[in-house]
Amino acid sequence: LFTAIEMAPRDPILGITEGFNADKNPGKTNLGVGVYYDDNGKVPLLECVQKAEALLIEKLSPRTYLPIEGLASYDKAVQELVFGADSAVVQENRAITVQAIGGTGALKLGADFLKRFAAANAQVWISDPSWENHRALFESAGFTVNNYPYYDATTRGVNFSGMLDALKTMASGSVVVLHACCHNPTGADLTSDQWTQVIEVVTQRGLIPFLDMAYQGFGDGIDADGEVVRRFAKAGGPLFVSNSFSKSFSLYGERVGALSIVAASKEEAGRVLSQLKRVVRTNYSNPPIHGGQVVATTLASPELRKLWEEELAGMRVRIREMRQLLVSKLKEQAPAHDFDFVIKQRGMFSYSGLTKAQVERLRDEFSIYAVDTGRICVAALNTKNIDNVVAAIAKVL
Ligand code: PLP
Ligand code: TYF
Repeated sequence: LFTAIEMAPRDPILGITEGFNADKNPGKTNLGVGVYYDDNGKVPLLECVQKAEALLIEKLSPRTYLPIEGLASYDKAVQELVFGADSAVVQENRAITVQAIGGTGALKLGADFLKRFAAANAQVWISDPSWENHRALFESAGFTVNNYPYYDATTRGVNFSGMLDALKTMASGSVVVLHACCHNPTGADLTSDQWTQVIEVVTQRGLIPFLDMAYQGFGDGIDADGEVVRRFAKAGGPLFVSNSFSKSFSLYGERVGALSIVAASKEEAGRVLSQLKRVVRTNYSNPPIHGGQVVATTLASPELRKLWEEELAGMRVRIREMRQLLVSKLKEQAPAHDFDFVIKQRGMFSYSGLTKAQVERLRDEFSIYAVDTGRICVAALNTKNIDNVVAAIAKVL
C-alpha cells in the first residue's frame, strides 16, 4: 500500500515555521505564519479569555456532545457579530450558522455543501493571489478552482478593473470567494465604492458569494470590517460567510470558527441547515466544546465583551504602529525604496515586494523567515526585533 506513495509538498506557510523552529540562531524572527504576537514576541492569552475560562471552571459542566450545529449561544453570538443583531437576515431567521473547526473547517463545510447542491458544472473563483488553502480546500471538495485578477504589483494595490471584468465573465452560479477584510496575503482591500460595484455585479450575474472573514477587527474595527458582510446580506441570498476567532480571540489551537448561510426565507433556511448538519455529521459529527464556550461566554457578558473589544483594538493599533515604524525606519536605512504602501495595507500581512531571492537571503543570512512571495506578517514585528529586520531588509534590497 505505501511503497508507491510520494512525499507530499509541505504547506508553504506552515512549512516555514518548521524551518524556523529548527534554526538555532537565538536572534531568529518568524515573519512567515499569520499569527499575532505582542510586543514581547509572545502569542497573547487575552484577559477576556482568561476571565471567561475562570467562569467556565467555576461552573464545571460535563462534556456532553454538542449539537451537530454547535453551541446554540455561540451560533447566535456569531450571527449577531457577523450580520449585526438588528439585521433583517437575523430578525427574519433567514441566516443559519453552524459552529466549525476554525475558519478552515467553515470553508470546508461550505465547499462540501456547495459541491452537493450547486450546479454540477459550477466552478470556484479565488483571488490571485489568495490564502494558499482556499484552492486546496475547494479542489479537495471536487471543484475546479480559477483565479480572478486581484493584486497589481505595479501599484501595490488592487487591480480593480481586472477583478470586475473577470466577475462580469463568470457563469451564473459560479462561487466567488472574497476576503471580507484584511486580504491574505496582500493586505490590499477594496474600498467601499469598489465593494458596491462588486455586490452589484455578483447580484446581477447570479454568482454565489462566499465571504471569508478570518480577521474581523484587525482592519478598521469589528463593525467596520463586518460592514461588507452586512451589505452582501442586504443584497439578498444566497450568501456564504466563513469566520474565524483564531486571531481575534488569539484562540488558534482551540479551532473556533463558524459557517453562516443566508437563504431567501426562514423555511428555506431550515432545509439548508438540515443538509449542512448532514455535512457536519459525516465529517466529524459535532464540534469541540471549549473554544465555543469561551467565545460565547465572552460575547454574552457586557463586561467581557467590552474587554475583548479593547484587547482586539490593542492588537489592531499595535500592528498599525509597526507598519508606521517599519516604513519610517526603512526610509532612513533604504531611502531609495518607497515603502509607503505598507501603511495603507490592512490586517496582519504586507506583500512587501521582496523577491524570492531576497526572502532566501533574509532566511539564510539573517534567520528572518518570510513567505517566498514576499509576504511578511507585520503582527510579528515588535519594538525589539524591528531594527534587526529593517537592517536586514536594507542589506538584501
Ligand atoms: N481564511 C483566511 C484568509 C486565513 O488567513 C485563515 C488563517 O488561518 C483562515 C481562513 C483559517 O482560519 P483558521 O486558522 O481559524 O482555520
Ligand atoms: O496565512 C496564514 O499564515 C494563516 C495561518 O495551512 C495558516 O492563515 C497558514 C497556512 C495554513 C493554515 C493556517
